Amino acid sequence: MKNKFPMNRREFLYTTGALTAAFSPFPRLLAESTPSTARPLDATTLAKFVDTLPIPEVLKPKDFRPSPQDPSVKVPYYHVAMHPAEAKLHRDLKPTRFWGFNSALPGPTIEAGSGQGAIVEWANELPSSHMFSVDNNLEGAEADKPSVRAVVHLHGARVPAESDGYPEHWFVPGKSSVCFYPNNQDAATLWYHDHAMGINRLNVYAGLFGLFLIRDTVEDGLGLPSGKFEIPLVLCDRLFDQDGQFIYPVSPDPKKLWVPEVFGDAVLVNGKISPYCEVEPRPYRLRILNASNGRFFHLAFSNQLEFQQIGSDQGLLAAPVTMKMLTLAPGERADVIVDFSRYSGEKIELKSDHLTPLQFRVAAIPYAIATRAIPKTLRTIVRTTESEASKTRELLLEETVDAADNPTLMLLNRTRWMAPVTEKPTLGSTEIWSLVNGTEDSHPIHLHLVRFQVLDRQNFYVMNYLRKRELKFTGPPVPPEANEMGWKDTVRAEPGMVTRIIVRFDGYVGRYVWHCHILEHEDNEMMRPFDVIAAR
Ligand SMILES: [Cu+2]
Repeated sequence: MKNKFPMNRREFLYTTGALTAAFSPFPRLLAESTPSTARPLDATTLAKFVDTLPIPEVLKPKDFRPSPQDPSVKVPYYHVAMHPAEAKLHRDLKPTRFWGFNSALPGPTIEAGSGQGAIVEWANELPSSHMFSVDNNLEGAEADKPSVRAVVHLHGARVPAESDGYPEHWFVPGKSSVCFYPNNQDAATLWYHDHAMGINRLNVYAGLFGLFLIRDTVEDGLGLPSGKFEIPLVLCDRLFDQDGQFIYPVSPDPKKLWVPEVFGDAVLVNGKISPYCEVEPRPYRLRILNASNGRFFHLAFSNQLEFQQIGSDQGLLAAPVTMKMLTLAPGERADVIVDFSRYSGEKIELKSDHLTPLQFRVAAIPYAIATRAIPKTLRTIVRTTESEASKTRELLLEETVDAADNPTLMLLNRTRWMAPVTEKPTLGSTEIWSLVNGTEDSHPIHLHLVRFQVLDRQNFYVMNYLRKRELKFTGPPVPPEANEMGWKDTVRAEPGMVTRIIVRFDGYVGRYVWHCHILEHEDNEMMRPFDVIAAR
């Protein structure tokens, strides 16, 4: 499995130039529809490692208010506004206009203790017209809808449905939404981002995302690097014009602006293009999030430095996993320990394929800094057994194409968003979801509300399945990689494979969604509601 699918299919096609006219990154920018000033910038020509890595501010509560769960308990209340702003994202670029939570890119980090609830009021203070072109053909983004709408989802959180940020529960500028996050879950790296129906890809690309960290006593007891030795790395790729502004590409067809994926040639880390980070020769904890719309990162150090992954989407792994390369699909997170002890005075790049998102500059200190060793075991993770599942669902991932082989629609189970709900797990029940990927792309599939475990992946005879809906496997089941053996909320469903996950529907009854986290796919029907129903 390792490196078998190093990049998304169309990303590969862009890179090799095999896709030109139809889906080149800038087709319409070169045509009549965009201002002549919006000439694309070749971001690979920008000087690398000239800005220091910023660290997002940790948000302070505005107030303490009675918990909706138990009014005798007061919980922190945060007020976060989505606001247009501009910032210099690189030394040699003019300030870039973006939309940020509290005018920051990424937004401020919110921290909470496990079991300690928090109230966040998300205010929409965006302007009335969108910074990118809205495709009115997409479900939920029709011309009769306001072009600027937003709703916030806390990715990875187990929350009541009314606070989950259902895509249709968007609100317009001047309005706000109060969400309650119980945080009754293990320590984990969560993130909040916009989830508005039909324009999610545009809102997130504009900058609407930030980190939300849950901490607990298990994690505290491990003596992991903390304070300034714990560094969040929020990665996303973007395209720029020569004026330093974001470009969100559109298709050459002025009636259908949607493009199937977007890949930028600049990688922002915590809001700077390829910055550098000064570190000491000692271990660091890096909390990495892939906040890109479509790019998969394959992170490795330039000197082949080994690192240890200690956590995935939903928190700590059972034990550290030693790695040289980390794949992160959009929406996935990794908690990593990297030890710079032996690299005093060196410069080490963090690379991803042909990109160089970040450089670490290790201070020249000719002696070792005494630190605590990373424990050999981190957290007890009980593997869910298949016999616990009361139901198995076979769910097809499919894309439809036009005569020229351009994708037109991305579907889950051949069902559009508006069709009646078909997935209705019972609260507290366990199910196996077999994600049957009949496409040529890897799709990171995310389920709201729940955490799950990956059972296995297995190659199947795709044409046979698409024609007859009959599963014929063409290879043995492949177990998940070592760093996928913990709790996940986003799984890479690899092309031509059935990826099986086992899920216990704990938490709350109500309506949630599951979807592909390639945001272009999600916005074009690769998202479905599911209902958690009460046990009889
Ligand atoms: Cu997808």
